[in-house]
Amino acid sequence: MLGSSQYSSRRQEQKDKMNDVKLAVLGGEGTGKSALTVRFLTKRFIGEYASNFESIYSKHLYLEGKQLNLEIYDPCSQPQKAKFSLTSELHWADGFVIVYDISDRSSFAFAKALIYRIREPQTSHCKRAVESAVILVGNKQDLCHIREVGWEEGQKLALDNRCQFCELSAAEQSLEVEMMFIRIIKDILTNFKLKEKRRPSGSKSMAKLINNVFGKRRKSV
Ligand SMILES: Nc1nc2c(ncn2[C@@H]2O[C@H](COP(=O)(O)OP(=O)(O)OP(=O)(O)O)[C@@H](O)[C@H]2O)c(=O)[nH]1
Ligand SMILES: [Mg+2]
Repeated sequence: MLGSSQYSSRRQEQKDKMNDVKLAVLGGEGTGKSALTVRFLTKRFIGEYASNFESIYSKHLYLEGKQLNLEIYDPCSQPQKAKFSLTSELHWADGFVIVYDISDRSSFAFAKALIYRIREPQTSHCKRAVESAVILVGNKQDLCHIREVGWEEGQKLALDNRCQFCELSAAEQSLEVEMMFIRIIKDILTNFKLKEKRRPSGSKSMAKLINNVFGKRRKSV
């Protein structure tokens, strides 16, 4: 059984965890994962991005009255990697930005497979009491004259799989990219709160009991 000090340090640990937000940006090769990430972090679009190494970027963010430690995982293209055995990413991340290129149908198929993988029952229940937050992003909207994937298709895939959806252009839209990241981060924070609520009520009442007993004793000393 936990002592009151152990209990409160565990509560603190949990609170700290709630301020750590881990986001993975996944999608087919060349869809603009790095461009979106760099746009969000620096507000710039530099055109060419190294794709031979994976990166985890950190950013401090103040949102909904909280100081957040955001980590963004931007993978490198690894065609040899078993396409959907993303086990470590799936366990690591609290939320996902799934990117496809609206001018490349095969990237949409790839995004669909990723979403199915994330929503597989054994994936979504192994670590979580609540489904992961996911936003599907149709990037390169500036190339809509050579569009291969309709807006409605993206919207439907997202709706059918309980994901958010937007189309945008990392090349031309800084504010939209920022809003997209904020949207998914807010969803993750909502999930954290839900998880907190769904902790077994038995442990909550036990914690209350411990606090009452130890709290009262401390007062009387
Ligand atoms: N027209 C247009 N090009 C874009 C956009 N976003 C990215 N690109 C271009 O698409 C190419 C690939 O972008 P990256 O950001 O490297 O894509 P990635 O998904 O990180 O690629 P890998 O890491 O190789 O898988 C680059 O030439 C970018 O300049 C966009 O919104 N519009
Ligand atoms: Mg990249």
